[in-house]
Amino acid sequence: MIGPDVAGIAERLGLAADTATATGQLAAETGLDVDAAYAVQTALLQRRLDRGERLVGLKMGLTSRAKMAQVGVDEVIWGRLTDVMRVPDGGAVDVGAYIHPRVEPEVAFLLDRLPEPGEPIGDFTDAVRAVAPAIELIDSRYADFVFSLPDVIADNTSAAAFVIGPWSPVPDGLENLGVLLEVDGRVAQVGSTAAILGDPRRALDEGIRLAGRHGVRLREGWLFLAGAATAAVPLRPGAHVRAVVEKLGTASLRAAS
Ligand code: OOG
Ligand code: MG
Repeated sequence: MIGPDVAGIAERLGLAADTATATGQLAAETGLDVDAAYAVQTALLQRRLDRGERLVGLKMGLTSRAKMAQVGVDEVIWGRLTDVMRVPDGGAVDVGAYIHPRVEPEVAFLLDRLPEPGEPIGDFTDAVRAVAPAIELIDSRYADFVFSLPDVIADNTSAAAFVIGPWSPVPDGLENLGVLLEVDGRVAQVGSTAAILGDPRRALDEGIRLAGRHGVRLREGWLFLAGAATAAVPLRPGAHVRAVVEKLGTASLRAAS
């Protein structure tokens, strides 16, 4: 049986991102399953590497109920981050470069040495050098931000840009820190890091396990986004966005009009 056209689907999604033009969902029409969807994601990453971008880490998606409910997909997923997606803390993004950008508050890890595949992580502080508040800017390439599980995986889990706030040493507990997302000084979302799989440290175990299934090993020095603690909110031109995580501090970005 001939499988889905992985290269063709990656090109369609890559062009949608490059031109900030939504495309229709494609998994049902092309017979894309989860494994083939990760193959599309790898082809999309290769497309970025071919134009000089560098892989700098991984992101988790749908690690909280709030996110699963918002998009109607209830499986944990993972995607790739490149250097070009990183926006300096306090920096500006051009909303016109995106289709329908949304922002969400996250916790980032800076990875240290990880165990060999199959070995347990052991102590979290051996695997993670530092933690930081973060903002992820997601921008589904699908019309109306509507997709199935294979669709969103193929679309690199809607990854578009991210901001990492100041790094701190790993605090004693990460599992119950208050999280706020503010837009123009007003609280837009309130949550807790407990929303992230009960404890954001679990997101790393899941990342190692799920990426490992597709032959991807996390590396020392990589960034890791544990997934949003709250639902995402639309990013409007001119908005000033802050994510505040108790004990960790603040990450911010501005949307240039
Ligand atoms: C999928 C990406 C989810 C998260 O943090 O849960 C994600 C989406 O919501 O479009 O990045
Ligand atoms: Mg996210």
